[in-house]
Amino acid sequence: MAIEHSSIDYSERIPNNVGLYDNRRLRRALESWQPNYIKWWQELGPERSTGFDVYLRTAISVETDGWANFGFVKMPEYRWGIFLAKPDLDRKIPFGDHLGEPVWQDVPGEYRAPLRRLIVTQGDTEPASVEQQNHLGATCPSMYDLRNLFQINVEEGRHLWAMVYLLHAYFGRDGREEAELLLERHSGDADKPRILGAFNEPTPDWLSYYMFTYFTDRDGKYQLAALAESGFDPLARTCQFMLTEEAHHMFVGETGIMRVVQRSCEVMKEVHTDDPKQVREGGAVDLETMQKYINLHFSVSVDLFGQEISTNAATYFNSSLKGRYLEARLDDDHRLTDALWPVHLVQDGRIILEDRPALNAVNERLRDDYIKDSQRGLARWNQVLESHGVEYRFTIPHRFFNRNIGTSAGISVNPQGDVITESEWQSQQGRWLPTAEDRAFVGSLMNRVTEPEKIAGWIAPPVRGINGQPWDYEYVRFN
Ligand code: BYC
Repeated sequence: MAIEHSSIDYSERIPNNVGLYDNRRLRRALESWQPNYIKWWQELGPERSTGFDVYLRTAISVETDGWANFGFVKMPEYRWGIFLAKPDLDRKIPFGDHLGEPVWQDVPGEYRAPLRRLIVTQGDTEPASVEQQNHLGATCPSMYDLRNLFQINVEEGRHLWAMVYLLHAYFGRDGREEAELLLERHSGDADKPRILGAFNEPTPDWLSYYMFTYFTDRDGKYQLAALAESGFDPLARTCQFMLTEEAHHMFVGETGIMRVVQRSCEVMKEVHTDDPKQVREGGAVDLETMQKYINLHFSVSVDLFGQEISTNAATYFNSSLKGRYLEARLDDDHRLTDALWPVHLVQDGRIILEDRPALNAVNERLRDDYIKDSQRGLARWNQVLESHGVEYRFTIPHRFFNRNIGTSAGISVNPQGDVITESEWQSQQGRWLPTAEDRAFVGSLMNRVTEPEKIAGWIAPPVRGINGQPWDYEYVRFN
């Protein structure tokens, strides 16, 4: 096993803290994947951005202050690399059948297939999101936002590197093949789509983008946290470091939506009404449309947690491969031998909440944690409304609204959580989900603004800029 360090060696072709250059075979394998990655980035990464100098952060170590390094970088020259959190030499497996055993530094033969599947599924989402967002630079509302988009894109690219490293280092030929396939499936591709539903949905505009980074990146936080508990230590450690990158993505979503709400409130004041039509005429997004976007992105993201009752999830847990959120802090047997968990299910056309074996409900439990966390942003957005004396309040729809995965898939449920008829769904869905007309309106607001001191009229400027710079700093130099 390679010697691992907390500082990152940038003198090498692939920056890393995993002793990559002591392992000739692995280095060669990754160096031969690298040009394919760059080709993918150039074809499907951020459009027309190759010559830009972008004010980006690059990790210099995996210590807490390792993020302090900001500077202008051309994106294809960004130093994507392999960074694992520092090892804890005494770490014991925190859950499942192997509870209390020393963590594994290699893949146990019997868990090879499920572990590879988890790593591939995680890895597949990362380039997918870059593909989904690749055209957004053409309509950025400000240079600050453009920079944040690019920062997120390079970090998602690095998250792909993280999973590709695990595949190459621990899964032999199968792993190398899977790493190639990660560059061959594409978001929305009819023949070779990405694995999970939300990653084949388009992100057509910046309102969708903020919703995606708020709701879908938050799924990333919870899934990575569950994998960070894994008995397979290299996976746990890479996820721990990925989580430090994820926080900024959710910040972009939460504050992005907050700024849209802020601007809408200002326009409501200017036009002396909250009438959606007049708010739109005033050049802002009406609150009803925002609620529809919330409904859509929340429902697509809760699908990402899988079935309410899942034998896959039970197997992952029993095998000590994927745990629960903050597993070590939970006060139970960490094996879920006799435990129960209340689960929402659809039975005989009705939504019920019933106790089920907690082992089969691990996905649902993670979804519960996610839903609780998702509420926090809504509370902040509602505070903006309140501070402007606006009565409207955003809400999270029922977890069974608009679902394609789980017991409510294919069943019509309104945002309040009532099962309704298909014809009622058909006649009402335009009130709950963005219509073609709503999308066209939001699309009509999307105009590129890149002068340092300017911002699009439908969004307020951020309260502060990046790394202590003013918000209207020249974050991107177009050359
Ligand atoms: N779409 O027993 P079940 C992120 C499949 S986001 C399509 O419920 P399981 C990021 C499932 O694969 C985090 N298919 O499933 C965010 C299974 O298929 P098979 C990504 C779906 O396996 C923003 C079948 O249905 N990470 O990082 O317990 C930007 C039965 O499923 C979906 C992970 O997801 C779906 N939504 O749970 C960038 C972690 N849901 O086996 C990045 C790794 C389920 O019958 N993945 N299916 O063919 C996992 O832990 C699990 O695969 C899932 C599904 C939680 C996703």
